[in-house]
Amino acid sequence: MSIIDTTTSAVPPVAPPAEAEPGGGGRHELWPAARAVLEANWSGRHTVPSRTLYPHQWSWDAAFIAIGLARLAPDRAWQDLRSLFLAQWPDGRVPHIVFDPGIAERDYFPGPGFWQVPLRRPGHPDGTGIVQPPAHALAVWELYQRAPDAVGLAQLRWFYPRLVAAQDYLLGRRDAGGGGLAAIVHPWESGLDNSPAWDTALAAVPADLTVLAGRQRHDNRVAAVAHRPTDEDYARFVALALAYRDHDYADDALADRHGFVVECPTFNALLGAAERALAAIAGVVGADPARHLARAGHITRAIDDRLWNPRTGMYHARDVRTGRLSPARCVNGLVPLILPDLPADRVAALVAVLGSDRFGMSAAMPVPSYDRTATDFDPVRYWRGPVWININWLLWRGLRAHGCATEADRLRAAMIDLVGRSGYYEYFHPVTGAGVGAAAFSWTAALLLDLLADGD
Ligand code: 9WN
Repeated sequence: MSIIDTTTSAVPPVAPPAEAEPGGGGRHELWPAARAVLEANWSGRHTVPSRTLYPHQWSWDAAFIAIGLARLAPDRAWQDLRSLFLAQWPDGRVPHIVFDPGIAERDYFPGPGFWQVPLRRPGHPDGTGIVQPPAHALAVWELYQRAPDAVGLAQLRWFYPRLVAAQDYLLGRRDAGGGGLAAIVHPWESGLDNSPAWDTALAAVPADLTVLAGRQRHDNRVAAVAHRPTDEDYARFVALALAYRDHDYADDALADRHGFVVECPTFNALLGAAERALAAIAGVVGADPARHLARAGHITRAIDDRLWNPRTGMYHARDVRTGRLSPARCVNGLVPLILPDLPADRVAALVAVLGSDRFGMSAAMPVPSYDRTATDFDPVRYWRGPVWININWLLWRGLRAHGCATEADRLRAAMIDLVGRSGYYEYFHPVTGAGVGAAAFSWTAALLLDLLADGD
């Protein structure tokens, strides 16, 4: 199967988002503001996560944004996702950022000059050489289900081989542990960048601040220093990216030579969910769903065999280099709930942890990113405590998939209430609910649209 189809223009020009149909979520007061966020963040080719902090296109953001745009402007949703896949590498990897050539290097660090990715496909946009969680097949299937017409079918046909290539890359070259899961080679690949889930694995990476010399962080100029990763974290992030880059983004012998090789429960849960979505897509485009269903089953079993901790009753990140599970109880260990074939006892255990003091899912507040009772729980620092809407949206879907309707409804109401009180922020203080990070953040707006529309 070849993914070297350089078609870029099969999609008609895209109309701006319209009003929702009467009777849809559009009646809700939050709807127009969400639409305005997505409109303001549309670059003409894709939606940026935030005009100030993230002025390019991000990979898993694009999936969540498309799920929300599907409720407003399906053409734009398809175009947004296609623009990401135009930067797909010939080996199947989908870059974690696709760079907008109109944005100056100084407006995001690390930009294209840092990554120095060889121009892989002439005429196509440049991206990084690392990936993010594979949420795209899920988004493509959601989009098609919202409008299962001829346009949707043409889109499914365009995406199917590309999504398969992305999965083949992750399940092939990234199975560094040999156990049937994909390993990430950088915390940025997790999407939960400085989660405590990476602390033990990262401790082996020297925090050499000299790698930041001559390099200027952009995030700390537009966001509060106390909310962002520390310079020590950034030194490790930069060193790992340089090490991977300097091996020409190769994936051979990762566990022997690379400083960070980790199996993340959320990344792999999305990998499994992607195979399920691909099975559904295969059924429509005339391909074989069986292969995808078999892979989905293997992934669920591998997550359970390799990442389950019976003592904590949840999943944990596994350091492939040492074989050890991270001791931290992080929200990424609860997201496997999205897998419909998760064993019933595991579901019950995860729901119990979600309802416990550690994660305190309640009508008042969605789920934080880290154990509230941990001594290093930090309510404002990036992924070390705050509430994120994309993770809560996944948990909501997971609860529904397992028939936990009461908990799912409560979580949906808590998300809507939180955003209603505080606005479309990147993340939220898990005690006060105050907005933190970038305002006018795209996936918060997009997923709110999906939550609102779902309730009507
Ligand atoms: C690095 C864009 C991205 C999200 C990630 C989030 C953050 C970037 C950064 O922003 O990461 O990729 O600069 O901190 O952690 O989940 O995709 O919204």
